[in-house]
Amino acid sequence: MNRRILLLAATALSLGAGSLAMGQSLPPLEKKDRYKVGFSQMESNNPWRIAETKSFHDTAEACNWDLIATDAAGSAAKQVADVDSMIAQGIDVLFLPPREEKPLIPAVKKARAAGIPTFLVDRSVDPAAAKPGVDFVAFLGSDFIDQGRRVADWTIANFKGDKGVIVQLEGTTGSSPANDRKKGFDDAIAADSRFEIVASQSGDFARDLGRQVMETLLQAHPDVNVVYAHNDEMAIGAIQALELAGRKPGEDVLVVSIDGTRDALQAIIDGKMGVTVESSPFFGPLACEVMNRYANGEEIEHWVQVQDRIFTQDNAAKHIDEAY
Ligand code: GZL
Repeated sequence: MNRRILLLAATALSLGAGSLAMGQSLPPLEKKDRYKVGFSQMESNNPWRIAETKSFHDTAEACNWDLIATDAAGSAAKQVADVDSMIAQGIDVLFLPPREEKPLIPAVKKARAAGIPTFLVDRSVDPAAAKPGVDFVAFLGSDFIDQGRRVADWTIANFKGDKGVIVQLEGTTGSSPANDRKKGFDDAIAADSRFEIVASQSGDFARDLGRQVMETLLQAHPDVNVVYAHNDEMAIGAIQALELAGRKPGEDVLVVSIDGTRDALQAIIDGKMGVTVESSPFFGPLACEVMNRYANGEEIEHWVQVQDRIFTQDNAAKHIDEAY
């Protein structure tokens, strides 16, 4: 019987069999010298994902983690299986960026049932199906609705034309950033009657697919003069498509995005992109800090919110050296 089950059993026995401490609806995390930590990455197909995974590896030694990191290669089903495998290996704590809001619910529930405290990082799950403070400890991440809203507000303030014809490149279908970045932008841009979103299609957060989708949408909407991409990788792909079609990003079409990658900051410096709202991938140190607070018995806020900067012509050159 492993240590966690003993701990849970001891807790239950001390309070009467079959019950948990008042309000103890989460698995505890016993304070130890070293922790076996699971990090279930969804894919490694873009700089953001690679930077996030590196952040966890770079944090491991300083945080006394024996880190088990898996890569689901873009498959939610494989990510569920990867979590199963880490549970079987007896991890003490799980950090999970769920690729999509619904398919990863079983993984969250299995970890909870196995008495493993789970922290969702970077993306979250369907709140109707799993709750912070009950099924997982907390969500560590940005406010994606606010990110979309900030892009819209910047677009309204900086678009010079009388008529804004918008094409939207959505992130991974069913993911919390795609759902919320769409909601935040669509609701905010509606405040200005100059704008119309004529097409909105997923590019799966990927550069090449973003380019292909932009090529197709350009055929259907040659009058497009604003492109909103849910991440910089798709924005860079869209810029490639626009230039191949003889358009001049930054002159006759405004490209706006989210993340803050090095290529995006360079595109802003080059005048091809207008703005990118930051969505930091550097979750390792925050994960370490929150895990230690939890191991010390602190109550963790259900949403450990990451604050995001905004990058434009005014500050892109100043920050490009810290970008990924
Ligand atoms: C945001 C993260 C998103 C990034 C994309 O926290 O989930 O996934 O914005 C990445 O670049 O693919």
